Amino acid sequence: MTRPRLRPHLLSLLALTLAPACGAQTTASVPVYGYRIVKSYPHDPKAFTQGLLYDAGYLFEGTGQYGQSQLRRVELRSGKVLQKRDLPADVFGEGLAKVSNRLIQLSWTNRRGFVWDAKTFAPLHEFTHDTEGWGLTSDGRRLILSDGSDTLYFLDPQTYKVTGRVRVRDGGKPVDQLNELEYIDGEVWANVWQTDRIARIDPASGRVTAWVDLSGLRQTALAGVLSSMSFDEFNNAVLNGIAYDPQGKRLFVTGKLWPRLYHIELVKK
Ligand SMILES: [Ca+2]
Repeated sequence: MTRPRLRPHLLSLLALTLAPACGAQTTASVPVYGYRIVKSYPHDPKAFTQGLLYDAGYLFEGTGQYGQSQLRRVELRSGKVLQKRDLPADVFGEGLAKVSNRLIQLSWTNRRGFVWDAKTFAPLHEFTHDTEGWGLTSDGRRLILSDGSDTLYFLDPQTYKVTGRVRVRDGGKPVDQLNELEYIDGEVWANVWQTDRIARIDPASGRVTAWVDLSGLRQTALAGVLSSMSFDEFNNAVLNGIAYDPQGKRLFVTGKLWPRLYHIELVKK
């Protein structure tokens, strides 16, 4: 069966009307950063990216969708999948974090957490998370989980139990739809679902300390594949993936179904 394709004359209009940030309000007192693309890398355009991290020279990626969810080790330079593990077909994979030699992967409404050996991808054990699973990262002593609300949950990395939570506010206003996460230099960075924005959050108070505005990056990433995407694929293909290389101080971002992954630098607006 052929799926409806985007008609070419609608493409530019859609790119203009659907891509801008919606919902991530900012306050005047919080700085907003723009970005500069340092380098562009290939990314599997079939990867429904739900979790992304960088460790010891590799990207680790968790993908979603029922029947397609995987854990992957990815070569940065080529985007080639070097190692993979399928999740059960009835599981929708979500956020991914690494703690010592374990990779911890959430699932969406299944609420099953999967723990893998980071080297072999062998299953170590499973746990249950209390809320939906969206994003996951680690500050080195705790796991930090998002569930699409305005709350970040802190979990013990041994027991996977919730030990604390904080509500995210920008000038007193709730910031919800928090999705993929990355812990960077004492802050939690969260991309806000269906927007081009990343919130930089003080994990102690939940206060948004800055915004990163990635307007235009989605259009750049999808420019070459728009005509082959279905309408659903286009709507799903939003920013969702932040990874940080602390040694090289490199910041990587990508999105669901994006054929590119970008090393970016922040630029003061
Ligand atoms: Ca991440």
